[in-house]
Amino acid sequence: MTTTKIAPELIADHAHSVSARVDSDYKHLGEQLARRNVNIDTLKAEVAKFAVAVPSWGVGTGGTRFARFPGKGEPRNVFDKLQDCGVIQQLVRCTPTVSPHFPWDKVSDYKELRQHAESFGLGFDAVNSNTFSDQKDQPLSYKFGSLTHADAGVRAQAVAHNLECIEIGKQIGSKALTVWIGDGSNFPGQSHFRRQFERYLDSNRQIYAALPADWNMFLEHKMFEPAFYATVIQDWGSSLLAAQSLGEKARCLVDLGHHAPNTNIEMIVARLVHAQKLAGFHFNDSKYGDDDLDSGSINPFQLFLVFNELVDAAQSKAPNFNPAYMLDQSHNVTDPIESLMTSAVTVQRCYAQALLVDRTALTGYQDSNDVLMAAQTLKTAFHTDVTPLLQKIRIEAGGAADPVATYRASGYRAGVAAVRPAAGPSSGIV
Ligand SMILES: [Mn+2]
Repeated sequence: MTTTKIAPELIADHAHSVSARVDSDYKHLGEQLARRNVNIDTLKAEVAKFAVAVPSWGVGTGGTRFARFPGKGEPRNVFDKLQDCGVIQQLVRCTPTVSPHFPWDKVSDYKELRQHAESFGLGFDAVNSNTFSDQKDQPLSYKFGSLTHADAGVRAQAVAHNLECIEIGKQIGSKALTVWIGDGSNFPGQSHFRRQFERYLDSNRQIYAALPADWNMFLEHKMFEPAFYATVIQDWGSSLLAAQSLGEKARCLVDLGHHAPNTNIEMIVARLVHAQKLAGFHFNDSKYGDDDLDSGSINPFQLFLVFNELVDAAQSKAPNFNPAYMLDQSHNVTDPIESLMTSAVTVQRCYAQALLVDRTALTGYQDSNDVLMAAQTLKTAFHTDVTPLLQKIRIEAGGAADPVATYRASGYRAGVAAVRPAAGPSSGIV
């Protein structure tokens, strides 16, 4: 049985109060799309299948390296986090899985954790390991690296942690391990580039060997931070080399914030699709670096162009194409639940808009070098306001027409603030 945290009557009342308007807008959009030979009901069925995972760490308030300003009613543990994720799913209906991070989300009974998630209608997505920070009582430090550390003992400890993550993942129904390491160097000469990369491969071979047959390993690259001179897996090239060297189950995960500003990420996506090595995404947005801002809040067109490549790959039946979608954001100044709901809907919106690209016309313009019309074909899809379509999908699934308004009307945050003690001010990234 699914436990509901927002009263279903409240959601239904809100949906009812706007249903006539939504129906009218949906009908009007349907007429517009029909003129473009798109059947809105067929489109609706396709978009309704879209899902994006929520990171367990995303429902807590984030911070910067300068400070963290805690919010009210922050989750105290993974059980609270799952409850917040349950609310997100209850209202948006496109976030049915949660991606946990260990050891942050460690518990003594994983059967209980799985049942707790199921009680909110949630399952688990990829498990994430953490060898980028030291834990209490950890024998060896990751200050100078983990999977690539010069010392074999530290590498063995980091490998063992990843193996433990796989074991936990098996118990909670995960099918993938995401590995991101902060290993790198802050000064020229600090590390030997080639030996460090070889140590990365050697450690990951041991982790890869422990993957169950139906699992994948997602390698996440990032240009810099915490290492400020060189990072071992700094770009998709290093990630692809590693994935190709490790084997079929190793793939490259694209976090939108892990590139230099102005990088053509959609083209990287196309290359990884070609190499049959695209693992999936960590969605967020950025202006300068790994800002972890809400998806589509800075550059929604880029997000659309990424989905344009994904829809093209799916429709042209690119081999071994099955990307995993997840949000990976840090919410420093907003209510994390509101940001995650808005972001999930934004990602879903870009998927719907990408489905609207007239690909036959686009191919014709590309092949005849009609540059302007090719660009306009993408813009026509991007400019289509699919809001009524998304509202209709949510209402039909029992979700909220307006997730943020319904969430605010429910008083959920005040309710959890009353039972979850306030966290004190703290410093640093969480
Ligand atoms: Mn990420």
